[in-house]
Amino acid sequence: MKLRWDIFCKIVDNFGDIGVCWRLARQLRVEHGLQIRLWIDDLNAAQTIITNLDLAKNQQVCEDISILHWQEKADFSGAADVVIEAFSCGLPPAYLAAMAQQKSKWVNLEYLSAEPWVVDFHGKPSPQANGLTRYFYFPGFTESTGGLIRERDVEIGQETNHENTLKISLFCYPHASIHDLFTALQANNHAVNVYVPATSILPQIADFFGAETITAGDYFTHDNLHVHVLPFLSQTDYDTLLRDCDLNFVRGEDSWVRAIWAGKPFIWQPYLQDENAHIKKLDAFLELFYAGFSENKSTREVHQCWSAEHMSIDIWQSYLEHLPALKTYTLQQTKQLAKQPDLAAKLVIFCNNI
Ligand code: TRH
Repeated sequence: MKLRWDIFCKIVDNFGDIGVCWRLARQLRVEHGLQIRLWIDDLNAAQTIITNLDLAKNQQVCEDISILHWQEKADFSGAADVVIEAFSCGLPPAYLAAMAQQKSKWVNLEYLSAEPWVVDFHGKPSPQANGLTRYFYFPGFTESTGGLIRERDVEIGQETNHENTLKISLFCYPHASIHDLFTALQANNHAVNVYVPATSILPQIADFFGAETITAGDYFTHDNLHVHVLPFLSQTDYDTLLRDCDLNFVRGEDSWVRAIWAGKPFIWQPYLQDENAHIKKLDAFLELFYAGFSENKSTREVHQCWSAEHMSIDIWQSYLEHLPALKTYTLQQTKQLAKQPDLAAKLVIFCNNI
């Protein structure tokens, strides 16, 4: 009999919560043959990622995964064998009661971080009042963490040759200094093509070019800068775009991981957190990922600038000078990370053992 797994996803903000849960659900279904139900609190928001979702249905099957609308009146009576609570989203009391009956295994999937403390907390149990144990599962970059989401068929490091033009994808939070970046890019000594999937940054782009409206399909140019506005892509098409670019600006969690698997240089913008917690996250990642890159000063500076909402032209130019070396280094790091077991495979083993 197939093991039944339930994943609970609360969409707090943007696309990362559902982006991660959807990738994980699909991989557990396809590669591990598990019977998956994905509970989602906001179907409307989820539709951006699961495009064929029918908003009128509280229960439906997409790609062999049962999608259930997580709402107060839902039927929580049948708990699964394994329950994944994504990002401490909290579980409904009625479902917790059913889990206690079923003696379900309960894992809280945490956010990805390269901070060293993650290793000490990964896999730790937390006994609960209802007799169940909730386990903390931390994704991460080292063998002693829960790993990174990576499908079996992920294509790593496709060679691209864009002859004298630089191809960039841009996905970032609206507070990033797109104006500074574009100012630097337009003064580049050869053409730069920037591909921008439509998200909340479009007003900044329109503003830079003095356009009154902006929509997918639009093209803007100034000096050596060429900006192509794309529709918001499917996850598969987005992954393809990342592989096809020379440099990717990514953010949050899931696009960050995909940029790593694309094997191309990338600039990551962490999700803004209180008390500058995101800067600690950024520094920890830079420390870990670029430790073996001797010219890492400009890489650090460019990341710090991008997260600090200001991009100086000098720092940008110095970063670009190191891009060829960074290309080789990033691919090497990607291949190294891809030797580790992936998150889904490790999670399945972890759940078998608890
Ligand atoms: O959207 P994000 O900022 O998501 C999150 C959330 O904000 C979350 O609350 C926060 O805690 C977390 O970041 C750290 O960035 P992320 O994680 O990269 O998710 C974006 C998803 O959207 C990812 O699955 C890739 C996908 N995507 C597409 O499918 N098509 C596109 O065109 C683009 C630009 C992204």
